[in-house]
Formats: sequence, structure tokens, C-alpha cells
Amino acid sequence: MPVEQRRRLVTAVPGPRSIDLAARKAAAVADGVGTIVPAYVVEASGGIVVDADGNQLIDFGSGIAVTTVGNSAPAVVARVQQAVERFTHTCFMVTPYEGYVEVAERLAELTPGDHAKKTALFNSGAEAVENAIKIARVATGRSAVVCFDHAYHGRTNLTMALTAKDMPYKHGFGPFASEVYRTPMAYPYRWPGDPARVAEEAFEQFESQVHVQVGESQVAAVIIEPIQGEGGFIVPPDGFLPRLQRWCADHGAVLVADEIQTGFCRTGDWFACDHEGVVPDLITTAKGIAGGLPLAAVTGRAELMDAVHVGGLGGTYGGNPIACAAALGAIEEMETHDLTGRAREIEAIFRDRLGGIAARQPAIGDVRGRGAMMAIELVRPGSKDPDPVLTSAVARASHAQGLVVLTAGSFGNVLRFLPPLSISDELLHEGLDLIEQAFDKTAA
Ligand code: PLZ
Repeated sequence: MPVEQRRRLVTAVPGPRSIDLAARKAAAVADGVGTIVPAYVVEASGGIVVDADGNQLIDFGSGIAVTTVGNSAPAVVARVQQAVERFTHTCFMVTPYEGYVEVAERLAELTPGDHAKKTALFNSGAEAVENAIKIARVATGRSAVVCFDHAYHGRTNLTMALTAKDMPYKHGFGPFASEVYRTPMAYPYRWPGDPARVAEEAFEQFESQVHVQVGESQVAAVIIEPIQGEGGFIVPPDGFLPRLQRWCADHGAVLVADEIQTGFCRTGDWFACDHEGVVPDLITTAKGIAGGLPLAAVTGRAELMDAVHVGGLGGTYGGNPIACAAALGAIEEMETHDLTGRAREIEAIFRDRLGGIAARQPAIGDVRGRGAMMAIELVRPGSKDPDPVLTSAVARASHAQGLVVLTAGSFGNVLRFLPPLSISDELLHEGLDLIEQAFDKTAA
């Protein structure tokens, strides 16, 4: 590994070089594009991000769950280097190439279910979600899409409509796409009903709201993140996803699993749906699929995927050859290094340490997640009132100490941990020490 796997602070974070770059950013880049930790990166690998001032930060973010195999992972670099020297682009819709086909073959093998599957490749997660809905609509001849509270599916017009949160994602950007209906999410920590029956009650509400407000026969697709990401790492209790799967099968609707954040070993399985053996009709993937290069996919039942007329799916860059090479390299890394197993080990470390911190910090209301996708929800002690102020204070104190950590949640009160699976146990523990210290410094 080229970068020494050690945290090191040589200046404040951000340091003078990053501050200069931030001034250039302020002058040249639209303000609407924010930055969470304004330390400008020059290099990254394993569990370390190096900034322009020479600071070495511990990475608990993976560029929002993207560099699951680590930054510049060897198999990704090797395959990208080979590919980029041969050709950079032809457009698969003009003169095709093998890498695209090979990624589609691998997705058919790796995604849940052993039915005949096909794939179409795109550039971003949002684009994959948009296309999954297009496919579901053509295949069913219906238009309604059902999504969930706290969902995040992207920033394009249709995906904004599917995303639940106003600020910052939707505010002022309407009008939004129509025929989108939202129902309650099985959110154990905040479920108002019987805590032992969250899966059943949430499903009952889904079923009755769809019946009354949409009509079963109108539903093209039900789209859900099997563990919600931006919404705050909300893990539905066992039984909720299988009920949705059965409902979709019974009513001729397409179940779309948005595994853009949860997919590719992140949760300790290849896909989060695998945890309960749920087999979605369509699955959207992106992020972890290609080790940091922009690639996204819709994979699903061959008969659904093939319902769209020739020429109906595509895009100039979809399945770019360099991104496909990167994806094959990332999958190779996942297989050779048993990264599903590594995600489970990381979960064990986080559960143990976060449980210990939560026992001493009454502001931590919930510890949850799966694999290397763990989170804590912060509340005012003695209540479940969200505490976004403390959440951002803990995040900022961690950033200052050289830990890249992200927040999430509809109420901005979730600290989420998404380390690359290539991180060492030492760096995990050190990062968790920094979280613990940040609480000691900031919590009342
Ligand atoms: N579906 C489940 O997590 C992207 C958003 C970051 P794109 N999540 C990170 C931000 O603030 O823009 C995401 C996701 C799920 C879809 C998407 C969208 O993926 O590649 O960002 O378009």
C-alpha cells in the first residue's frame, strides 16, 4: 500500500493549502455544491486520506460508500491502466466492447436470485433508479410508484420525487414528477406502534394506504433501500422486505431494491437483500460497484428488462469501458479478499465499541446498522427528540482530529460510519477513540 496507514496531523484541518484551495473553490465553484470536510485530497489508500497539507485522515466515509475496496485498490488500478491505454470511449450503443458484457454477466451471477437476468449500465445511481422506473412502467403498463418515508434515491427530477427529504435535496426544485406515493418506513427506533410488531404494522399501513390512495392494479413499482442510507441507516426488522416481495408478486408490481449504498459487500453480504433471502425483480447498483469510477446498473428479471423496445435504454457514457474495467477490478478485490467477511468483522468491532460509548453517553439513543454500514442516532437525553446540533458538533470535532465521518438522517441527527473494507483494525479503533473523545468534548 503506497500510503502509510497511520493518522497524522501536521497542521490544523483544514490546513493553509486547503484553505487557499477553498478560496479558489468559493470563487469558481457553485455554492450549491457543498463540502463536508474541506481538506483537499492528494492521495488515498487503505483507510487513509492524505490532504494537500500532508495531513493523514482516517476514512470512515469511503466517499459516501463508494471506495468499498479502498482507494486505488490494486486490481482496480491495474485494470484501469490497461483499459485506458487501449481506448477511452466508443459508446456501447455505437461500437460495443467486451467489458460491458462481462460486467453484466458478473451482475447476473452476484445479485440475488437464480432466475434469468439482464443488465443495463449507466453513470450514476440516480440514473439507474430513473431507468429502473422506466423499465417497470413499460413492463407493467402502469405508472404509479410507491416509495417510503426517509427514502433517498437521487437528485434528478424523478428521483427527487422519490427522495423524502426537503432540505437540501428538494427545496425549491419542484415541481416534481407525478405518480409517486409515499408510505411509512418500518423504522424500529421511531415506530409509534407496538415495538414487537414493527414489520407487521408498517406492512399493514403500506397495504392499506396503497389500496385506498393508489389502487393495487395501478402500481408499476415499489422501490425501497433494503437498509436506508441517507435517511439514517434505518434497518427494517426481519419480515418487512419479504412481505413487500410477496405483495409485489401477488399484485403484479415490480419490486425494485435500491442497493446503491448497501450493495457490493457493504453490509456483510454481497447485497443487503441476501440477509433475508429477498429476491427483488430489479436491483439498482452504483457506488461500490467500480471502486470510485462512475458506473451504475439496473439488473433484473430478463423478461422485465427486455420489455423495453430496442433503443429505449442507453446514454452516451453508460458502461464506459474504463468504468467497466474498474468494476471488474473491484469485484476481483471483493472475491479475493473475502470482503463480505471483512464487513462482518468490522460490524463486530463497531457494535462492541459503539455499544460501550452509548452506555456512557445518554445522547446516543440508538446503535444500528449492518456490516460496515453502522450508525448512532443522537437525541436529547431522556427523550427521543433529535439532536442535530450535537451531531454536527461531534462530526466537526472528529474532522478536526483527522477523522472523516458523515452525518445522515431525516432529522440530521445520525452519525454514520462507512469505512472502506480495506481499513485496518488499528485505524478502526483509533477512529472510534476519536468519536469517543469528540463526545467527551462536546456532549453536555
Ligand atoms: N440511491 C440509496 O444512497 C446516493 C448521495 C450524496 P448518485 N447517496 C449519496 C448526495 O448528497 O448527493 C444514492 C443512494 C441511494 C440513489 C443514490 C443516488 O446515487 O450516484 O449520487 O446519483
